[in-house]
Amino acid sequence: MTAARTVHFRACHICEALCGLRIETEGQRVVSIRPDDEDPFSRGHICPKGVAIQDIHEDPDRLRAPVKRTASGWETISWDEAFDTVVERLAEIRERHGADAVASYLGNPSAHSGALMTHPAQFFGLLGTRSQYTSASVDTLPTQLVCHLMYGHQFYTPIPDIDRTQHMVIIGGNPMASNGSMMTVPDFPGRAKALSRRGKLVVIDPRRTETAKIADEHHFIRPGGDAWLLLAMVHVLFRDGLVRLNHLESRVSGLEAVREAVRDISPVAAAARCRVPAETIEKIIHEFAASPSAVMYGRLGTCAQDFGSLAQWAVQLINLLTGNLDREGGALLTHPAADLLHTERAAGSYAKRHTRVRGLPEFADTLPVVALAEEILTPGEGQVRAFISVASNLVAGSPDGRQLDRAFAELDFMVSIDFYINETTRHAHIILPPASPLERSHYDYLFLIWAVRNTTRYNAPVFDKPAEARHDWEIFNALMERYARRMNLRMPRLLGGDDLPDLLLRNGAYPGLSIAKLLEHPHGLDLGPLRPSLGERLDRARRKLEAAPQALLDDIPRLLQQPLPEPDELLLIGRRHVRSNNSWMNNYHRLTKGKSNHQLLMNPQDMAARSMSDGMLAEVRTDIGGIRVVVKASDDLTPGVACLPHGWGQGQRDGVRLDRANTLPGASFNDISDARRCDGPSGNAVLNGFPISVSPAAHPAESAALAPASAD
Ligand SMILES: Nc1nc2c(c(=O)[nH]1)N[C@H]1C(S)=C(S)[C@@H](COP(=O)(O)OP(=O)(O)OC[C@H]3O[C@@H](n4cnc5c(=O)[nH]c(N)nc54)[C@H](O)[C@@H]3O)O[C@H]1N2
Ligand SMILES: Nc1nc2c(c(=O)[nH]1)N[C@H]1C(S)=C(S)[C@@H](COP(=O)(O)OP(=O)(O)OC[C@H]3O[C@@H](n4cnc5c(=O)[nH]c(N)nc54)[C@H](O)[C@@H]3O)O[C@H]1N2
Ligand code: SF4
Ligand SMILES: [Mo]
Repeated sequence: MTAARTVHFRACHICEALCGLRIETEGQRVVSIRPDDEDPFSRGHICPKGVAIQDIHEDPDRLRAPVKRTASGWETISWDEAFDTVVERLAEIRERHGADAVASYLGNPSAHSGALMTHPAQFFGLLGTRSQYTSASVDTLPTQLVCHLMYGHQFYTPIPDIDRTQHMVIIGGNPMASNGSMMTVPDFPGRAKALSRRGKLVVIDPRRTETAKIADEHHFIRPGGDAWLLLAMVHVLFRDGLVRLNHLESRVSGLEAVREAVRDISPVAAAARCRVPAETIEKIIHEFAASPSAVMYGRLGTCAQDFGSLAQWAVQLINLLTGNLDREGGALLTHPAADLLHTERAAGSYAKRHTRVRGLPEFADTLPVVALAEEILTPGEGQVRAFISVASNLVAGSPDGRQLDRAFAELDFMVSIDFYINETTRHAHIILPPASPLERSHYDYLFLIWAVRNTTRYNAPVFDKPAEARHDWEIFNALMERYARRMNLRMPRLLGGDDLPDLLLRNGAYPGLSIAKLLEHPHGLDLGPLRPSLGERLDRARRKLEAAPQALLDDIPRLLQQPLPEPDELLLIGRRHVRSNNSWMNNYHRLTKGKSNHQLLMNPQDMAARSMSDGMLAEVRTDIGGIRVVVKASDDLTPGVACLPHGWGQGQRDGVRLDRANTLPGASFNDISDARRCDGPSGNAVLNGFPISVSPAAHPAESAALAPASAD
């Protein structure tokens, strides 16, 4: 007898687009995953990763029970033993070395799981540690800092009104591959096409990306040149009398300081640094200012670089000064149904304290991850001795992976909450694996506040979890309960996985909503287009919009002192591919078969100058080390720029238990990115725009034999 087939609807939790999936199951088996055509937000769009959720669910390498590392290998243990050991080790280290000796890191999938947005923070609070790190510091930190300083809230991050704008400039983002970020925009291709028909899409990127190719206009920029380019545009707005503040006029302070700060950043001065001709800079900003509505959107390429905060500041300024902030067709804040993040408590804080070794500033009670390895490796009061990694793979995802490898090996204790043994979790003493994502319910707090429309959606689990499995939230509750007992602390209030979203929905701005109500709308509920509100929010907070935060002004001299480009420089940038997601999608056959995408792309001229040709193995070096990767010629890059994806090279490290990923070619980008380099104001990692040297790794004939076989 075969089990009945059931159809489930669910938002995809892999990337920020939140596409609607239609998942057909039979008993405990996934039969198919297809787009949900009835999802009003994603309108039938998905990508191959949505379908690969089946592979995560079925992957034999996915841990289903806690494991302990022993001299003879990994040993499966009971949950009781696992929890007791973790709590005892953390308690001992805390008692001996103080609370800050226990550090934690929350990785990217935390943002895609309601429970991981709440429960880990509660646990770290109970531990009393201030050594908290998150993947925001390899990613969004500059934007959050700038919004905190300008608007008073780290999550007042204005979202492009892509469906109504007449003109959009995308700088340092590639939504055709990433499907959008800090802009939840399912079906970006469809929305971009509609925008092109209505107006104009302009892309500024060092590579002619997939997004550049569908845009109306693409301009190459020298990596790291964004702050110069964008602040020169601000200069033009003042110089040519184009500043229009509209309804924000009476609410802005610091305008004169901005004008003063950009006085010397003329298009001509900027052109020498960003390699965009002065006339092009003038043209882009004049068109932008003249459009009936326009929005500037800067993403990872403008954040994870030397001047991330200044570039993000300029993005906000351009929207503000052209009257496009907080207006339809410009950049607006959302009105989320379950408002966890727009609260006063989540507003953020800055530089209340600094890291012990390098003095990098705190932001929103977290520290920049570029400081983590040195905090573990440098002896002295406050040295980190224990580490809790949650849904993260720092060795692959953070600068100087080899240093992190060394640091993790030195720890007295490490626990990972993760379902894979990867480059990072292989250092753990204990791994606590949560249940499969399809076995948990799903509510997005974060990406619904970054969405291009107000929408809400709750989905029940597709499968019941096996009796012995634990959800992420159950793992954290068990740890909190035992830790509170062990340390004689007041027992924290332990919430179920759905308690908080339900409470927030019931008390939110949309009467009648609750989880029960949302269950009647499995395709999600559209709550309307974005609408202006920043003005009112500022008034309510009795504050002005600070156009010229001191911490950003203080970074201008560093920008002005930036040396002019070396004529023969070769700068490295990153790249995402639609079949990847950071480091953790390489174990699935359907995403890694066919044409491979791990190569270093270089302009043919740069390759010829180094006597290199397609398919050769190259040695790529920076001050901190080298990696060997296959090179591939690309006309999509200008001479002087090379491009490599991150998240590869599982097979180059011992002990990684990812059977398929281990067989794939490629090396880890972050073995050559330097943790000593960071954005000034925020301490965000620099993952783009640093110099490399590239040379043949071997004699050409030998190289062909050495190059790992790639599928294309
Ligand atoms: N060179 C370079 N480096 C980069 C970037 C770049 O552009 N260039 N991008 C950076 C960015 S933007 C980011 S966000 C980071 C991401 O980097 P990280 O956050 O460090 O890691 P990921 O590669 O996303 O790995 C996610 C881990 O979470 C686990 N996981 C998945 N789902 C769950 C779950 O539901 N619960 C739990 N407990 N675990 C789960 C997976 O098994 C995997 O081990 O990488 C950064 N690194
Ligand atoms: N398929 C896929 N989708 C993903 C992910 C993934 O790994 N794979 N990761 C998810 C995550 S965690 C994030 S944060 C988002 C990121 O979302 P995006 O920001 O859209 O992602 P990227 O593709 O890294 O785009 C960065 C762009 O910046 C360009 N760039 C590099 N350096 C510079 C520079 O100095 N100046 C300018 N102007 N541009 C520069 C790069 O060429 C690239 O096109 O994607 C998410 N979606
Ligand atoms: S675009 Fe993102 S949300 Fe949509 S199916 Fe792909 S991974 Fe999932
Ligand atoms: Mo990210």
